[in-house]
Amino acid sequence: MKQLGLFFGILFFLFSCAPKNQEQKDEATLKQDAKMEWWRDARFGMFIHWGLYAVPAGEWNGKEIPGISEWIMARAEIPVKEYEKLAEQFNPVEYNAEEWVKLAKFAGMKYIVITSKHHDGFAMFHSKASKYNIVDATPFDRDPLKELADACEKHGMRLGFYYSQAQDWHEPGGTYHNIEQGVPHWDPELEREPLMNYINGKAVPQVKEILENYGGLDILWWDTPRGMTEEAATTLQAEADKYPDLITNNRLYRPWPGDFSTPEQHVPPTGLDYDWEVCMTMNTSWGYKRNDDNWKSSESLIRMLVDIASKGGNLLLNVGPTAEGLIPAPSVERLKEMGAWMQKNGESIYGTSASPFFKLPWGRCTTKKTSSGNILYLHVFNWPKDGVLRVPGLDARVKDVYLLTNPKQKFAYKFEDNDVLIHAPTVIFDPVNTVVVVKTGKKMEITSNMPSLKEGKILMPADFADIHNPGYGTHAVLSGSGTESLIQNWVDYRTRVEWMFHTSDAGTYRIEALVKSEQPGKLTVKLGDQNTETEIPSTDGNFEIISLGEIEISEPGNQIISLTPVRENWGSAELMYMELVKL
Ligand code: FHN
Repeated sequence: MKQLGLFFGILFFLFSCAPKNQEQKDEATLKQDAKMEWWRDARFGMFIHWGLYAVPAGEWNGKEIPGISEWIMARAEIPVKEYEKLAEQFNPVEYNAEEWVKLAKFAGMKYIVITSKHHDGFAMFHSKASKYNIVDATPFDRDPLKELADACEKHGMRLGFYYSQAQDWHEPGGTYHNIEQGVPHWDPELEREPLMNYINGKAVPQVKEILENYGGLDILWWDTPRGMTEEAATTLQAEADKYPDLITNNRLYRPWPGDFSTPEQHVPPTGLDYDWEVCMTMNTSWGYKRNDDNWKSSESLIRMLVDIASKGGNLLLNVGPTAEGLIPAPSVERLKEMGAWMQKNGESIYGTSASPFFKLPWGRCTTKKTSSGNILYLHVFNWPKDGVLRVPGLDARVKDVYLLTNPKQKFAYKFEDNDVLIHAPTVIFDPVNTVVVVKTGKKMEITSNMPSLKEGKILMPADFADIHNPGYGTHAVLSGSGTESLIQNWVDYRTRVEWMFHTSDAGTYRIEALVKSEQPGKLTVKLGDQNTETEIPSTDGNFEIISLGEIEISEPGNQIISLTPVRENWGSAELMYMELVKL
């Protein structure tokens, strides 16, 4: 009991991602903070994958090529000379840089990162270092990146260029995906040369060009350091270092810190303790792929942005324009819908810090500190059915509770035990995400609501789980909240479901779960070093409590337990909760 009291006594508020006191910071940190300030405040940017691959748009010789479209040259093993011919057909006359910038701005995006050269080696800017570029090799005869830089300047949009520094499938010294396994380049005509020939002969000169000729880039976005060497990385970094305000990512080499890290196609379950940006597609492919209709809904994209902001990160959301120079209509539609939400609720995203709460079953939280106190932006995805929005473990003087889109719309609230209960409205203002603002005094403390041992049991509901979906593939989703929450569509064996919990008691625990499955399957239960394979029977489509075996906890404290399907024995399952019962 004493230990339990101690645990709950540890109040971890804490704007964990918020800056430390200015006085405590050294000079380097202060400099870094100053450089990153606009980027941290921005939260939302547009990624643009545009290149020659937009011409075949996922098809080669009348066949659909599986995978992401910008990889078509490698996936279909297209010889260099043949791929080069695409340039003759690339004439994106519909391209209008200003329209793209205006769309990004409307969506609420504060920066754009565009591919200046992807792995196929084709430069989307006028390069003196290689004739294989959009001005010299296509009928288009315009520099689209120059036009984009001008439009960004005009509309106050920050700009970054993506540059594939290692992979260059067009050059004898460039790397390719399986070079590290000793596999030869698919085109035998391409006589190999040392990497540094390509680095010094093309990559460095082109990086110089993009840094010098486009009005001062804000971001340089490296990608896939396959086959890179330290020498190549430091040679390129030396160019970036000439621009002290330039922000670069962590993909120059492995490992490489950069200014920020880059989780791709997934949102980390908790925040990271350094700057990070999720890059994400709206469908599956980065480059335009004609038959890729796997679109995420606007609702899930808005919630994803909020989820990321609530963990202290940025979202770089991708569009893949066509060979004519148009952003595909489904992307435009989604960006407009995101923009409609951002126009009204942007205050709860820009310049905010990560949530101080462990989990909020009904949604997310972002925060800001002001001179007079704290602002909590409660992002309500699902209004609790009992009409009460429970803000767990909030110890603060509450000054005001209102609707962000209409401050006159106040909410009644009361304190109960450690929680603040906000009375839900009878109307749901925004079914995608309603933002309720809670203003508090300066002193604010929050007690964690992490699942913990109560009466011999630790209950871990579905909405307290972190669902780790694979980057590509079918994603498991969470529906409902509280006791009605449910993990559905768990069909991909690569999806891992994980809970963090606290226990004050070491010992043996029986694991139970409320599961529905159509066929028998197997799961690996993992806690620390323990991995136990366990069978789940078919429940004939009904929810049943099943046993997942036993687990030993040797040390009290915070723990992480996860369930991962066994590849050969997995069909699908739904899960409502997992419970550990102390034996
Ligand atoms: O191989 C690329 C891919 O085509 C795309 O550009 C993504 C964007 O982050 N980066 C690489 C895969 O990690």
